[in-house]
Amino acid sequence: MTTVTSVTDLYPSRGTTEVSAPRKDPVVWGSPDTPGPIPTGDLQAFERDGFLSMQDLLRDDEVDVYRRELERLVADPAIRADERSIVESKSKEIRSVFEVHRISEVFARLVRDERVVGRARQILGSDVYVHQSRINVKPGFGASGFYWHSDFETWHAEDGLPNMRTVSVSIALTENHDTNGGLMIMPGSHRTFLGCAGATPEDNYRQSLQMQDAGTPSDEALTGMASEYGIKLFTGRAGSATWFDCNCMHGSGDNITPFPRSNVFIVFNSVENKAVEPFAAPVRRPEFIGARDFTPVR
Ligand SMILES: O=C(O)CCC(=O)C(=O)O
Ligand SMILES: [Fe+2]
Repeated sequence: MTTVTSVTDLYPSRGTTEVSAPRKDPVVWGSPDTPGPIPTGDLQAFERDGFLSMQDLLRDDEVDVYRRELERLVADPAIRADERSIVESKSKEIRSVFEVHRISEVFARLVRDERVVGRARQILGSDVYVHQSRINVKPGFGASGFYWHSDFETWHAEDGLPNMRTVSVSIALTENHDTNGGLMIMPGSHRTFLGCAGATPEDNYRQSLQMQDAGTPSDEALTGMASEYGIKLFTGRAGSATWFDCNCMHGSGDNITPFPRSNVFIVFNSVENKAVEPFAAPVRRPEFIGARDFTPVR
């Protein structure tokens, strides 16, 4: 006999109408005196705003190593042919490479770096595993942006993450100017869950990785949120980083400058929040997008 454990859907989405509901989970799961690299004041700011940015996560010599690795990956024909690479629809240049921590030992080391994983553990209050990793290359001269979304809405609906116990870090490997398609977040938006309207098509991920459709907030909702919370743009030197909660409303514009905006994104999920079946999609997404290997990062 098989036992099916059902997990309550705390955050309904992809129904007939868009619905807004208060967050039901903590933002910082560790106790205030859990030791870790984040000072208490910064942890409180993360809880309030949903993000934390730092100018100096990596030194210049470290940035060189990671940027060279990114350039090597993007230039490798085998990587380009790999299903984990997503190309820009117009220019056919590489837009994202998923699962970089498995493709590359150099990025695997970055994930294990205590300055990185230690902060994730501190926020999530447990051991963590990588739900997703990717480089978003955003080459100059027209790379397209990422439309407004909450990552959690997708990870819950399509990957089956039950609770908001997931955190991302975006590490700049080129300078993020105020002009080259930097990350924008609505501060405080992580405290409201916006369930999106519209059923999820079977192979939604193929389309959504180039341009998001299902899981997209309405103009009215975005107007309301932006008026209430404002919009913050993250800039910083190569080596700077932004930590952000899984339910932040965020996105980024196109990059029409000549200067690439290339960042590595690592998504840590708590081992106490392992993926179950999707809450609002007919099938699971591939594992290179939503991991099913829950081995903690050590
Ligand atoms: O690269 C960006 O600017 C945003 C990317 C993003 O939101 C995502 O990968 O989920
Ligand atoms: Fe995102």
